[in-house]
Amino acid sequence: MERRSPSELNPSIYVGLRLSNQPSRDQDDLYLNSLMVHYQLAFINLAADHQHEPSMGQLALYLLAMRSGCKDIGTRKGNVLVTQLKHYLEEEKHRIGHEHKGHPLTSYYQYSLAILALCVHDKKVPGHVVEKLLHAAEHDVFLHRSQYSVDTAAMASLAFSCLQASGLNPGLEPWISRALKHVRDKILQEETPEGYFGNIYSSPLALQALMEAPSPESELACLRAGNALMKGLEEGAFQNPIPLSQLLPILHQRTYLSLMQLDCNDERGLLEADITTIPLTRKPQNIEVRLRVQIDPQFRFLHDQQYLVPEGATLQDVLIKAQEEGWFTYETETTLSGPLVTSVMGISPGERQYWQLLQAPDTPLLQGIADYRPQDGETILLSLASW
Ligand code: B12
Repeated sequence: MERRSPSELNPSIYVGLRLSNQPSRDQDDLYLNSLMVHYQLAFINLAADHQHEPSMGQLALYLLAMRSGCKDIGTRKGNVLVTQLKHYLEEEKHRIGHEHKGHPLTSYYQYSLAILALCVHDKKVPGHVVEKLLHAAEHDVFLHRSQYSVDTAAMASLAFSCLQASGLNPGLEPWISRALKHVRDKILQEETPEGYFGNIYSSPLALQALMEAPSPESELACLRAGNALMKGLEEGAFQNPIPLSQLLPILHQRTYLSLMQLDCNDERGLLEADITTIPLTRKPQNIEVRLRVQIDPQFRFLHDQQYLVPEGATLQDVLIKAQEEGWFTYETETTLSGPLVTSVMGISPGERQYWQLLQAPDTPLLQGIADYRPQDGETILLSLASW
């Protein structure tokens, strides 16, 4: 197997692949070893280079990857990472505050992911840290722009299911059961006419959550979501590795909690990933895409221009073209999901703000700039928004 560059090292993909038995453990030991070198170096360099410090969620994903690869974290280095993750959680807990009025610096999604990762490794999280998530779950704090975040609810639900199964916080058991039921009802309420929970990309995690907290009411809804996801998969909607890595376990009737009972002696040899490519049967035509930038709906657009790009171009291609032609500038940051737009026309979002991608006038895109392919005549709006 080839050696991979750090930017290709994605713990979420490793976890997804391991939960679908592909590739086998020894076959892909090199990938896990590269991940370990990358993350351990990042932590050793932590003090020197805060800019590239892995986030709480990335560390949590890395610990899930270690578990998927049957790596022992009871070592000295492993213990340092566990302590670091617990420390991140404590910091976030303080940000949320006694009255639950604040917000985590990262998100409740990453807060849940961190609790889940520690729990899967059978590491106890202090009750007061869990309580913050229980409170947030019951008070429907999992919102992004006043829209309920099914992804966040699903991740919290998985964390609660793990805590319940592990018995790590027995004193919180009745509260955990209550919150689990509440979150399950909320996810079910978010079912769309197509059968998704929230949207297509939140449905894989939602299904994982519902599989671990089953109820008679959710059975049919899960079947509908499963069918809708299979359709989406066939139609090529899963271009981005993150949602795909969250879907892979589902396709094998597994969830992140399956890592709790992982059989580390099982070395099955495995299926090759089936990568389908779309053949180009004709010369691509050019299409016109309009790009608008706004920081406040009351003001005029900061930028408003049409661009000619080849049919099938991504939104990123449009932005590159716009930047080349002048007046328009943008910057991105590499994340596990791909390039995240972090600045437009030199403007960086403030705290809990982001550059939202919309199909004009007001339909948020369900994909990022590297995956979304605008249609001819479409107008894309980059809008500075709060979340
Ligand atoms: C929290 C969150 C956000 C927050 C992130 C800020 C923060 N401080 O956490 C905000 C509100 C800014 C956000 C924005 C967007 N998001 Co978002 N987000 C998430 C969520 C719930 C968790 C991400 C996370 O913490 N992952 C774990 C950590 C460890 O991984 P990470 O790589 O370090 O995390 C960073 C990136 O994920 C990045 N990020 C967040 N969303 C997106 C989306 C894209 C396309 C990219 C490239 C990066 C990115 O922010 C994280 C924190 O720094 C995921 C849900 C999921 N199922 O993954 C959706 C999710 C990744 N987002 C999604 C989308 C569509 C978007 C937007 C494109 C929406 C829009 N129309 O504008 C924008 C990004 C626009 C841009 N500027 O490029 C989709 C992506 C689907 C896909 N096909 O890939 C998801 C899966 C939600 C969904 N079900 O639709 N998001």
